[in-house]
Amino acid sequence: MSTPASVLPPLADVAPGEGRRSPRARLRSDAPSLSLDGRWRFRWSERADQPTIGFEAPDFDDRQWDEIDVPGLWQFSGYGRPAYTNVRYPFPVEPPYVPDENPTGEYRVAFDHDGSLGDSAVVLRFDGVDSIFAVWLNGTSLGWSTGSRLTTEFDVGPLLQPGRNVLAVRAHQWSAASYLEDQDMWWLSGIFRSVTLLARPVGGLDDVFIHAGFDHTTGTGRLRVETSAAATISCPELHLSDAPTAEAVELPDVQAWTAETPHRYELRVSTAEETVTVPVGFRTVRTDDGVLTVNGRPVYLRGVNRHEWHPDHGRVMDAETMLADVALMKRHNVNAVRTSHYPPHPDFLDLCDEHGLWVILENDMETHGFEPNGWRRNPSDDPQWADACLDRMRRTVERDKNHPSVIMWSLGNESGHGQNLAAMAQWVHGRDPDRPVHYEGDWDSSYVDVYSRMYATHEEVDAIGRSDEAPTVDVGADAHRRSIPFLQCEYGHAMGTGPGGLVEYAELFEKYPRLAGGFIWEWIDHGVRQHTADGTEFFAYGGDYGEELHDGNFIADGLLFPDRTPSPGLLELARIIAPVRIDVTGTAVTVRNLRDFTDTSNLHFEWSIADDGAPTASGPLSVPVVAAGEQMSVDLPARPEPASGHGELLVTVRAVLAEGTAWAEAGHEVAWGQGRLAEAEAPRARIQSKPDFDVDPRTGRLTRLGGLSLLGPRLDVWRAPTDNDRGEHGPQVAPTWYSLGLNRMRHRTISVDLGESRAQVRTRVAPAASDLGLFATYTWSRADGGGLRLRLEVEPDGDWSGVPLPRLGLRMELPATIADVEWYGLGPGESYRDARAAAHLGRFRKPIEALQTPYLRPQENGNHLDVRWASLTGADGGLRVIGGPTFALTVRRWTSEDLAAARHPYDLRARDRVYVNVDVAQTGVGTAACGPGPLPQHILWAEPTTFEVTFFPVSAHG
Ligand code: IPT
Repeated sequence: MSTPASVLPPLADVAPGEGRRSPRARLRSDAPSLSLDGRWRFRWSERADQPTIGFEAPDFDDRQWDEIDVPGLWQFSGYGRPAYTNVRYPFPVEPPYVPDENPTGEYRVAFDHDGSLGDSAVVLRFDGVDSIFAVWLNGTSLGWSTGSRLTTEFDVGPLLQPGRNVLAVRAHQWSAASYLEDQDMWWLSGIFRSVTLLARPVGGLDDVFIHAGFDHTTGTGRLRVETSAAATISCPELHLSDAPTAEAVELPDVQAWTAETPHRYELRVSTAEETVTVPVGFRTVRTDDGVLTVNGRPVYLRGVNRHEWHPDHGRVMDAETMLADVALMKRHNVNAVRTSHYPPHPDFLDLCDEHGLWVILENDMETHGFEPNGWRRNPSDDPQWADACLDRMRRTVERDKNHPSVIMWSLGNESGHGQNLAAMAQWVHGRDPDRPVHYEGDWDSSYVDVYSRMYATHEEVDAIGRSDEAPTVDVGADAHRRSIPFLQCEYGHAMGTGPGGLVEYAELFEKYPRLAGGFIWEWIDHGVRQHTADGTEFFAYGGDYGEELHDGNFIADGLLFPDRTPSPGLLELARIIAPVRIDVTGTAVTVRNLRDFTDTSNLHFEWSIADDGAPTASGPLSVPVVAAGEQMSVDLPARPEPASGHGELLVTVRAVLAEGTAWAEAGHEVAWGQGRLAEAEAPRARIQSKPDFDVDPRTGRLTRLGGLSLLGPRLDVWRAPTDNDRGEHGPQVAPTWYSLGLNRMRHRTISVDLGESRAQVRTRVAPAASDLGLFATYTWSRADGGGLRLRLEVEPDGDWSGVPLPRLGLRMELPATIADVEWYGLGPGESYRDARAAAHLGRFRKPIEALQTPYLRPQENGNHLDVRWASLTGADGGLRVIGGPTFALTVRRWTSEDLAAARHPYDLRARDRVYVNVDVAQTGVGTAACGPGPLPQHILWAEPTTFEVTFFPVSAHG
């Protein structure tokens, strides 16, 4: 489609815009400003070719138009629908053209200018409009722009009048620029960030660029302030008073800025006409000798990739949400953010400066959809697009260049490679030599300062740590790449259950100086809050809006659920990246300080002892201050002798914040460690009584135990595949499981031998059409205290190599009256063999409902490892299971098959049973939704296995 010349903006123009001001820093100024946020008039159309109405006529009567919130995304106000694709463009790939079906929003707002902006020049600023837009003030065109997550400013010149003014904006969902904005997220449109008028005093400060380095050998700060007009700087804390900006100043004894010590100095930069206040952090970032350092010390980036997301507003951010993100990150030991894949709301970076987070600030650019087309005509390597690419990079750097938290610039994401990216890197190096340049898409790393990869396996990261990675073709590029630090800009894909394998990544990051850490993909699920007809809340994902092309729940791969409830994955990460590691061996406690800069003086330590999970003693633990990178061992203080006949005695040592901070209260747990003090002394004496039970003589299955009717345990190998088992962008096991039929195993009873003191049932369990199977032999005998002991022996039949078992264990069915589960084992949250760091051994009690993790697409969840015993109880009595010595436990009101079939949590309906799995093990979860599967040591293979567990009835009255 060619856009009629009279219609603005031009949809097939590769230029980034027209009529815009040069990009500059976002500055806190004493010059007046006027927010235009609020209710605007709005008219929406499915197509781009309707004529504009009234933009050239300020008096046009728009009262027939709708109203809409600015900032806002029109799909969240009932116009059009969200659509989700990851890599693929949702339109034909024929750059620079886009389809006629091109949702278009026309906005008008009338506002009063009462003279508060003075009579100086005025600038109109848009902080973000998705995707292309044109602007008219009082009927005159100001220009147009692209770059959805980038600031655009227009001079309003003499157009602004005293009294009533009318601003009109026409925005389209699709334009040539959409080819540069193929980020993995919902396609959403509109004026989604603030609109402001800013007075620009003549002789004021249009731009300021603060360079604030730190010499760690002397403690001296070096301050150089570039300004667009001659100015002076003042900062009482730095003893600066009206100093000229012309020359750099050396400042002895400054406090450096780091993510651990986010000290900022309020610097006032003034001309006669304007003063801007810039919080300054002194720090020096280097990549010398292949190690990323800040202020002379190597840093370990314990990072997350953050998209902006709110379940009710999409990418419209508010102050509370941004602060919640920062506080949640800090509380979970995250110290770094990659702003994937665009500059965030500008205020987010102020919060990172203030509270301390390292930031990789990423440009708003991704052309991933060219990859499925062989990267043909990729804008990254096409000279036609050079301006558009560079424009984006400039606007990214210029807006955010004064933030101490920003330690690296990123050219964008998944845009292939080519000359335009190289030119962008070159421009950044010239404009800001003090920050390294990052870009993952070019594995040769020829124009960047850090080697970056996504989803590399442990093995490959290990090789890179040793600088033993496979060479690149070009010898020069190879030498350069080997000389620079490495980071994983994405790893640990947090989709559904998991991710597994994070501990092993952390071990590598900690081991090799070249590895600067990594960023989990990703921070939050982008689920949209919706309700079913009966009012049940759920979070929509791709396909829920009837999109003809979509990528399903790949949009739900965050450490937070959409409502910002931490998922088990975030708790797992928090434990693994905790800045302090506590090892408890007997009574010896070792505290290792893994921070890069600060000692442990902000922490209190506490110890406690539990007997079979019941607390018996606790107290403070005095640990001398441990310097960054150091460790210290102390002994537990004197404590009461354990009672004779005690159970398993465990020591837990916790490190908590001594004082409250802006992001957590005093007492907030930062790290913990646990160790065993003593094994259980002797089994509890139990009253001898005969077990009371019924067995189905044909199948040998238990049908009653005490007062509880049940369908007794039998072999189970199935779990509802996780997103990682499905492995959309990694090794897939679920298809193998389904084709073999592990979801439809049949049980054949070979023999039932019911003796007086011992019963034995032999079976073969196998799927239709296959000759593979598992012999399962159940041997029952009496246990002390009126219990029934079950010994399960499993013998694989046939060649099972290459088929990891989802799980191996026992499934049984109990009456629906069972309501609560108490257990002594790992908790309180779920645990899997390669994702168990967050769980500690303890005694926990939860209703069955609280044992379920509400992943947006239902899948295996809620497993508890290392369970010593569990009681499942309800109004009509229950069952106690004692491991020999341990088992894994899952309890739900639906089956694994129900879980596998459900698309949303609301599809899961409680059945008239409770389904219990008492398992030997499951295979690990890994992170194969995008990345490697479980490591070999976490894979469950079919092998001869023996497993013991004892069941006791629990009477209705305990
Ligand atoms: C990679 C992308 O960079 C990221 O935006 C996201 O899509 C993530 O992975 C998957 O959720 S692309 C991937 C297909 C390698």
